[in-house]
Amino acid sequence: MSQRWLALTIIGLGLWGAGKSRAEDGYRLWLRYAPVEDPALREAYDKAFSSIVLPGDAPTDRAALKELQDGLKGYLGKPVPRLEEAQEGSLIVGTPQSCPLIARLGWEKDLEPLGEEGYLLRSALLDGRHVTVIASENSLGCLYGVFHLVRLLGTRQPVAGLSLSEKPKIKRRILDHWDNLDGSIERGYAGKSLWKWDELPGKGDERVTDYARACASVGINGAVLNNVNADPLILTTPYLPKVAALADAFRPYGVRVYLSANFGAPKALGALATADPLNPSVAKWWREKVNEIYRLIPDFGGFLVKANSEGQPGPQDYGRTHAEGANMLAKALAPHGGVVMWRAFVYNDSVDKDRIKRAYKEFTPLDGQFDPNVFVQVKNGPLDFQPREPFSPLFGAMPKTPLAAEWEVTQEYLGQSTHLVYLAPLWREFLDSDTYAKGSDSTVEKVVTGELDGHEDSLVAGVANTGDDRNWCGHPFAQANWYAFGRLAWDPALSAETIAEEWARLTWGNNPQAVSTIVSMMMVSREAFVDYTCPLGLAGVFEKDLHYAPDPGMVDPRREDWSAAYYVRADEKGLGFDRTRQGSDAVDQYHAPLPDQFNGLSTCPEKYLLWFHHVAWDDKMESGKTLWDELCGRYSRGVTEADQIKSQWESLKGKVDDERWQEVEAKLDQQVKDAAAWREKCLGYFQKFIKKLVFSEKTIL
Ligand code: GCW
Repeated sequence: MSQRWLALTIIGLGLWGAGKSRAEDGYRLWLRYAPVEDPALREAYDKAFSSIVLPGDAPTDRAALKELQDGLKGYLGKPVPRLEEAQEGSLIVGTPQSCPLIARLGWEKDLEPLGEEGYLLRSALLDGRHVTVIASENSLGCLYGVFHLVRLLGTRQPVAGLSLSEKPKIKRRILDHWDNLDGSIERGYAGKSLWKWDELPGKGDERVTDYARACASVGINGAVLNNVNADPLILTTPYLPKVAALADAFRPYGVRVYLSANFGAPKALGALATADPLNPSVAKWWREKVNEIYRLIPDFGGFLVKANSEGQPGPQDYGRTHAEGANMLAKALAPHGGVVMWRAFVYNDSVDKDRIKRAYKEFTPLDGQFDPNVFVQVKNGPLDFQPREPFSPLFGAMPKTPLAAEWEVTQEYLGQSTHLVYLAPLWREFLDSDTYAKGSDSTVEKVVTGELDGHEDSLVAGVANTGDDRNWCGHPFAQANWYAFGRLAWDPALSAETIAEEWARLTWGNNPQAVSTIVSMMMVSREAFVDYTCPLGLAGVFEKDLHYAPDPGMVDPRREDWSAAYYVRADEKGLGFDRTRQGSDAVDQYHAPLPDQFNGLSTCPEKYLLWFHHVAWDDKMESGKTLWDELCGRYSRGVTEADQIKSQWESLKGKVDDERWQEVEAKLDQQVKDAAAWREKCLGYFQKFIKKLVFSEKTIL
């Protein structure tokens, strides 16, 4: 070895030893367990957690133990021993059944209301010794408590005098994977599917375990494995053992498996001549299929169904209703405790001329007709995961039916894995919206948690953004959306900013400048994206099929309501879709006072203006500017914001690891270029409709 190489190797090894050159390829997500920088804090943690007492030995207990051991070793730089008896500084984890020390504390009354997933995380004095206790009624609650504790340490919080009690506010917190059996992912931007169907069952896959672990760390407790555009083959005997193998791998982490079911399966698989839900042989076929699934997967969660939507088969093919279809499946699942998630993403053009009104018109008359184990699963907005939409009026309009909220974690319409867009503010806006279903303060959040209408079961689903890319999500910042989905599903009252800060600390380190810069970049990113693609309530502006860039003049020959021009409605007079009482009257699908508010040009919130109104080019906006000038200003603001996000990132060079810094920098470079190009494309298109142009923004075109 030459002298130079020797020197470099020594330096390299030295850095490795100091933990600095550890590859930061994003694989470890927010579970990096990086050494505590501050010696005083490290000492405090060291004292507080000198040993682990975790007597349980179920697979979930072992997962919790491993997480604690890995976490503490990472933070403290040395292994923490597992003991049988508590000492000063022990961390005691378990249920009153698995752990006699916890039984002695007599906390049963406090634990009971927290249920199987809830936990207490408390500092306590036991026989004169200071200890920390994570207690739950169930191992899964303990695992969630462990993830809470490692999150506290990862964000460098004090750990003296802990007195926390947690339980999820939503029961089912599910990732919907739009993964196809050939390994491709519909709307996936991070590689191929994590499920390697050819290799399953049999070969254990560390990646699959790490997926479940990451899900559990943010409280996600279910996964629909396959695309809602479902291949019926998933329900066949060659595939079900593969599904069972994944369920086995997920189980220690409390992630239950669900499947998307093709409603036409009995027919498509050649078993029967029909899939009519009222035909007894069809019901029998599903019952037997469900029994077969539960023999292999006793804790199977249930079916997600996209029926009579975008060409998928459904009960309407046989003159039956959505409720008749859903209930037939629900009856097969009920004896096993399974549920049906019946999607309301339907837009049959014979129902109404305005696409966004159709789901409401089809589903509200069915309220009260669904079996108790059916959720109607509704996208947050009435159109389709746009950068901004008002909430779907179905929330608050079906009080007798538990409504599941569906969010898109994958950024189909929000820059995919190229643009940095943090989605928690979008979901927060949705949850905070008031439906006025039972007077004011009938928020969407209360509808979804079940609180408003007294539903026991509740569900939020996120269309996953994971794939087999090394960093899981394509863009290092897209990981934040997976993280935020889980955190908000667990506690839909959390603020977007709190979640951003947690994620930033855990993912990028605790350098204060880095943390505050990253949080501020994230918090502005969604509004910036709205500005440079579809400000003032524009929607549906995206290019055909790909949905990456806006193309507001796009006309899709296949369907009018797949055309951007159908939504944007630019003409010589102005811009926007008239959904007032003079127009499609979509405003009246909401509860008072929203219809009047949305209907009035001056009372409609500006962020939804062009969603509800066709506005004249020279109408005055809140700023006093004309619509045209306001639009120019908004698009330009978006470009400036994208640019600022990039400059902020550049100020962090050397403050975060170089490997991921470079990767983000390259993506931001593209984002800034796209933002400018998109402003030109959109304004250029609108401009064609305006006869007399007065430019007050010099930067434009
Ligand atoms: O947003 C649209 C997507 C489709 C998707 C569909 C749906 C799975 O472009 O790719 O299909 O929504 O939600 O069913």
